Amino acid sequence: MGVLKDRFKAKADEMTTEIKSLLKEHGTKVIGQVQLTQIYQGMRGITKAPQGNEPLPEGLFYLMLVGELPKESDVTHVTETLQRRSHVPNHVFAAIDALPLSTHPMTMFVIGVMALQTESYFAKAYAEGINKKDYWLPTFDDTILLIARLPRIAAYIYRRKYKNNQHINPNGLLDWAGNFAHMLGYEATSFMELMRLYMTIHADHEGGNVSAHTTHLVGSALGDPYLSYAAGMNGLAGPLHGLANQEVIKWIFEMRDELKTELPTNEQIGAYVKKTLNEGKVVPGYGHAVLRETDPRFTAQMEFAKKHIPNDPLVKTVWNIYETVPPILQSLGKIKNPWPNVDAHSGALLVHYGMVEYEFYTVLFAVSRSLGVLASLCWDRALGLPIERPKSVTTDLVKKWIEGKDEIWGD
Ligand code: AMX
Repeated sequence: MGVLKDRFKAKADEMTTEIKSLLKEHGTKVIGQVQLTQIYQGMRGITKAPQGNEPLPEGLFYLMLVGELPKESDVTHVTETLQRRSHVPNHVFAAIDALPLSTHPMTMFVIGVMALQTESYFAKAYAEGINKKDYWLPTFDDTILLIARLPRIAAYIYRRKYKNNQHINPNGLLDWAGNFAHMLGYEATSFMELMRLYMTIHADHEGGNVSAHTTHLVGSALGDPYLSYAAGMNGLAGPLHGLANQEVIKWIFEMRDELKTELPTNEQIGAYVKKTLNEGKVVPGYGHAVLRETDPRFTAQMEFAKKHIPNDPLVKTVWNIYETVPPILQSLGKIKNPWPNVDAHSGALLVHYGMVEYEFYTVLFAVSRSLGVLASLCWDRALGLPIERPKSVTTDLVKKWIEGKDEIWGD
């Protein structure tokens, strides 16, 4: 773990100095104005940040920790670091086994992560009275261990729920995503390539999405990485966020069943979309809180499909939906982003390779997202970020403020 840890520490020290001087010089600079509508619309738009063949997610993890593109040897170092720490204690499997088989895989997953919290270095170090300047160290160690162990927990859930409890031991020679594919029971090189791409593109987006923000929020109270990540993944399990990947495939399967065809025409898709909207439901896989164009992660998956499986009927349906949905959503006049997001494409690729159990898809997303949210948590601790506490007011207070009778935004 040494090299990655040393480079992270050096980068964090550099960043701490930079932020201190930034705050000293510009600490009172006003960033923007907050309007009442933003408060009632989920706090969006308040600050804007500038913005084999498949990549190894370990490289992305290195980049997120160290801030520099890794050399091949750096990626190998991360892979080996994770391989050596992937052992999961038995009580975690026992906790999962205690749940009925009908339990949603995301519930099993979060319970597995919580059972693993017994291993937290941060929780132990805090209980023993660690100095706050050292918080980052056990956070970093927890992060590495947790990321190393998540594929094993996820694969265990998959094999328990869908493959008669027939488990597959890790292959210590494979990279993090390749080994995950192997433990899930998919040995084809193409599926391993898909997992590498999948684990890379679902890892991080920006800090404001529900799973990243929740992990940060819970971590801000000095919850250890297990508590913080599990909280974030409960957020990911919501249908407007990560669960959308299962919702997309479920919606397509229901459409095919209703229309009694494997390849619906664009006209049929259009009519089904309008029916969905008329029933007061969202079209899953479309729209985004911050993106205003086709999600590049959708495009990356489309490119993968064009290369490997261009004639798959489900993939073709995803592309036909892409042609059909945006103009319909645009015509409603209220949807800010009519374009597909990451979840619109992922399920079709998984189904092609035989992973048809769509309730499991969000667990794949969760394993990948650990890279982004936990790298961020390391940064939170290294920079000594404070507890998060937005001001909370009642509508009565807002009304008084409008009438000029109350100063609610004071402190
Ligand atoms: N289908 C139907 N209606 C939609 C819609 C969609 N795909 N996307 C947005 N809308 C509706 C909203 O529900 C809202 O309706 P309302 O005014 O009646 O409440 C209106 O359009 C305006 O919404 P918005 O400002 O464009 O979007 P948002 O920031 O409030 O929500 C999101 C963003 C992603 C939750 C929304 O687009 C949505 O529900 N999409 C479908 C679910 C989905 O694919 N989620 C996955 C997102 C990616 C991810 O996190 N993994």
